[in-house]
This record gives sequence, structure tokens and C-alpha cells, in this order.
Amino acid sequence: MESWAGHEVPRLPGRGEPLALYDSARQGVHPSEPADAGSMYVCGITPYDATHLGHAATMITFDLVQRMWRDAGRPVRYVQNVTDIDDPLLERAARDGEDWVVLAMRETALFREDMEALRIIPPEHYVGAVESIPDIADKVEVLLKDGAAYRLDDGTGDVYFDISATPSFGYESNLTREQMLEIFPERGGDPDRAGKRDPLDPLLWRGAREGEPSWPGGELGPGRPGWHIECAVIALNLLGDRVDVQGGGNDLLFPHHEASAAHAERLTGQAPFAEHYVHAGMIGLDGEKMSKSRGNLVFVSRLRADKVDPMAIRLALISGHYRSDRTWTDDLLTAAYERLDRWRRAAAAPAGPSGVELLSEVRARLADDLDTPGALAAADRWAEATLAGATDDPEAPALFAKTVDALLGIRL
Ligand code: 5CA
Ligand code: ZN
Repeated sequence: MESWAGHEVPRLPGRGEPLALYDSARQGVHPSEPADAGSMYVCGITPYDATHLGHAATMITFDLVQRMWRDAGRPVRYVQNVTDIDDPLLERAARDGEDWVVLAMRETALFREDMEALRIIPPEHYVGAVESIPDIADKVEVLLKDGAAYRLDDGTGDVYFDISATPSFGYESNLTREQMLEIFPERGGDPDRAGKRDPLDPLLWRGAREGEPSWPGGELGPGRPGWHIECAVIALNLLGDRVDVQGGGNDLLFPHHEASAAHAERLTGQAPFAEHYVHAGMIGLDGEKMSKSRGNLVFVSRLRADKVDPMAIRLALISGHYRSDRTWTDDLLTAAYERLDRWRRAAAAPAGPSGVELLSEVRARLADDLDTPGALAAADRWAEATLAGATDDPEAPALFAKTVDALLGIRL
């Protein structure tokens, strides 16, 4: 499916530092030093509503990964999906009496506009679940033949993955079985479904139901794909047997990324599927996770319609560390506007403290697990000294503007 338009990213002098990132599986910060190109798969939207600030924060996080890899001289192979068929989409379409295809297309189009406004570098491949169905059905068939999956014998045609088919189920999320059993039903799982071998077995293929869209599944019979196999297959098809980064919000730690990894690893015989499982914190409003089902959403498109500067949105979202769950407030936006104003005035100054030193400080902060608060503080110190009249380096204001543009995605 079509991605969105990119923009020019300025080239910076010298070479950026290798990026270290927190990996949820190993529970620590480790270097992400792709041998050749960096490969990244990021779990994209389920397009039944507009992009909210939580989606935006997660997309900005992985945009920073891409910017750091590029700055270190690595080409980037980046794939993102759109879950353009799934229960929540069908439920919302039914609730509003709308065609689910029209709903998905409209919200995906709006997402693209939001991403462009936020200066997110587009993925190389932006892929829908629907267009991937033949590939997904093929892989489910492979898992069935291989004994890693089974069909329920209740006539529904539903196929489940047997989690005992991978020896290390649980390694990605590091959760106990009790924790998994608690979270599973809250995140789309069906532990009580009769006929499953293990309550935690995830759905691979849902047999066709009256009144629901379905696609021919070859030997599987008509139906539609489960959620985790969708991401596993899209990633394997376009990025190969393993990826450097598997990304998304921390709501995907379990079961989504655990199950996707299990599917991929069983299909390829190689583990781990991802070198780094990277999870962005949840953006909340009034103490609650921002989510479509809770309805406590601040939409990027709403803010844009209100003429809020997308650069202020971006700056507000990166003023906290990507891994921390954090709350959106109007104060955050006010502070971002003030910062943007100081930075813009400083970038227009005739000179400032050393631009090369500033660049190396920003690089170092971001290389350390994307420490954006540290990078912003370094930029603030430079801007403050510039506005106070520092005259050391006449090249510095231009380099400052390039630095925050290339590495933080902030166009002054
Ligand atoms: N389509 C699936 C992933 S395959 C999905 O989770 N869609 S979503 O629309 O619910 O979320 C899209 C992306 O935004 C996911 O990476 C998700 O983890 C992330 N996300 C969702 N809500 C928030 C939030 N409140 N804060 C931060 N990130 C969020
Ligand atoms: Zn996904």
C-alpha cells in the first residue's frame, strides 16, 4: 500500500555514534549495530479511528532510531504494517453503520497526513494485512503441516498455534505464566475457547463466519488471518529471517510480540527473530492510557486543524523518555512552544557556542537509548548561551538547526 511523502534530511558533518537500545527480551540496553543495513519492523495502526498522540509518540520513537542509524552511515530497511482487517475495525464499522473498507481507507489516509506533518521518515514498505492474506495463509498452512498448529474440530475452521511448538515461549516478554494468563484476554486473546490445547495458544486463522469478510485460504478454507501471524509474515517476507528491531508500544509486549516472534522462529528455525524488541511507553491523558476503547484521545489531526505547530507536538512528545509511560497535558505543549521559540531565535543568531560540540553532545545523548530529555537539555544550553550573546562560532546557528532537524526531526 502507498506510504507517505518523505522530506529531505540534512547531512551532518562527521559520523554519528552507534545506537544502543533497550531490548525487552534481554531486559537491558545493548548496542544495535547492524552489520549492513539496519532492518526495522514497526507495528502500525489498526485504522478504525484517527491517529492519537500515543500512536504519534510511538512512530516518532522509531523515526529517531532510523535517524540515528542513518547518521551512523547505515542504510535502513524499514517496514510498517496496517492492520486493515481485524475485530476492532469490524466492530467500529458495524457500530457506525459504515463499510469497514471505507473506514480503514479514510483513517489510514489521515494517518499518512499526520505522519507527514510530524516529519516521520516514511517506511520503505507500508503494508496492509489484507494485501498480505495469500502469504499469511501459506505460512499458516506450513505451520499446520509442520505440527506447530492445529485446527479446532468444532466446524469453525479456526486454526491455532501450539505455543509448545517453540521451546522459549515467554522469553520476549519475560512474564510468568500467571501474568500471561491475566493479560492475554485483555489484549485480544481467548483463553477460554473450548478445544484449545493451551489457553495461551493464539489464533492463526479464523474460519469464515456469516456476515464477516473472508478470503479464500487454499487448503485452510475461507477465513481471515489472526493478528500476530500478520506481523510475523509481513516482516519475514520483506526483511528476511531476522530483524534488528521489532518495535511498537509497550502494550504489544505480550501477547503480540511474543506470539509474532514464536511464529517467525518456528517458520525460520532461527532465534531470536529480533535482535532488539523495543517498546515505547504509553501516552496517557488524565492518568489513563490513551486508547480508542477508552475514548480519552487527543488526535493529531484535531491539533493540526486547530493550527497547532506539528513541530511543537513532536517536541512535546520527545520531552519525555520514549520508554516511560507519560501523561499528555496542555502545559507540555506550552513548554514545547516556548522551547521552539527559543531555538528558532537562537538559530537566527549571528553566532553561538561551538556547533560541533553541540552536535557531538546531541549524538551522544541519543546514542544512549534515545535519551531525548538529555539531547533537549544540551540544545537548550546551547540556545541559552547563544541568546545571551556568545560569539565563538559563526557557523554554529546553521549547524544547530541542521542537528535538530536531522537527529530530532524538528524543523525550525
Ligand atoms: N495494529 C496493531 C499493531 S500490529 C496496533 O496495535 N494498532 S494500534 O492502532 O492500536 O496502535 C498502533 C501503534 O501505536 C502500536 O505500535 C501501539 O503499540 C501504539 N500505541 C497504541 N496506543 C498507544 C499509546 N497510548 N501510547 C503510545 N503508543 C501507543
Ligand atoms: Zn504488529
